[in-house]
Amino acid sequence: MQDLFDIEDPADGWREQLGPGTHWLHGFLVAEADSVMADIASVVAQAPYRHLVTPGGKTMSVAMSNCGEKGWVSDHTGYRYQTIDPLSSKPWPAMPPKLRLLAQEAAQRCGYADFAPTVCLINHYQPGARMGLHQDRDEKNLSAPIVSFSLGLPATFIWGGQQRVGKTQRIMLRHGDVVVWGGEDRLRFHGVAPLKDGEHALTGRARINVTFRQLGC
Ligand code: MD3
Ligand code: FE
Repeated sequence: MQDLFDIEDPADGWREQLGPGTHWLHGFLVAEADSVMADIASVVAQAPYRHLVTPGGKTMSVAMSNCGEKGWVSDHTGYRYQTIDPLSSKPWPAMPPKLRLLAQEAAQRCGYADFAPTVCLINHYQPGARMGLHQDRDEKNLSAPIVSFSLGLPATFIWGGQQRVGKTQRIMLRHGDVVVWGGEDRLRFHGVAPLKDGEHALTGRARINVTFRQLGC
């Protein structure tokens, strides 16, 4: 029972270690949320949120956009990172420097001093939107962590093991939380339960999750 919610350093903005390579920085972004939202708005003005279709032909309930060198896309041919936004046929917007710096600061606090994110996926959840259990394995550099920002409505994050089947843990990710996922935990299965309806002052009836990744190659 001690494996979850071990507080390492209560003075350090509520940092909890969830697993061997995973750290949860509670409220890390709260003071920066307006600026983070402004950066997201500028990205989304150039590369609007869209609902991608899975290789299996299902439309995802989460709407997505990207910034940085490449963007994560899905269509009937598969999942991949690509330099061109298929909607605009132009490169993705650049990663806003302030966003990138915040992600690096969070990673550094969790022991990942060399984290240099090259891409950033922005997920937009409306009430009912969910993300099924999956692994993130489209990145070549699996030694780099993934840094995730949560904004707006809270969501139940589901954290599994190294296999699809087996026991899962549930944690509530709230506005301003940052989680750094790396090391042994990098390939754990995870997902997000259907978003509960609500209203948030900054995002309205929505949750936004931003993930920063270092593709490597
Ligand atoms: C755990 N996004 O974009 S972020 C995704 O809230 C994704 O939108 C979720 O899963 C969201 O791929 C969760 C947290 C996250 C990201 C990557 C992970 C958790 C992870 C990789 C390994 C283990
Ligand atoms: Fe994921």
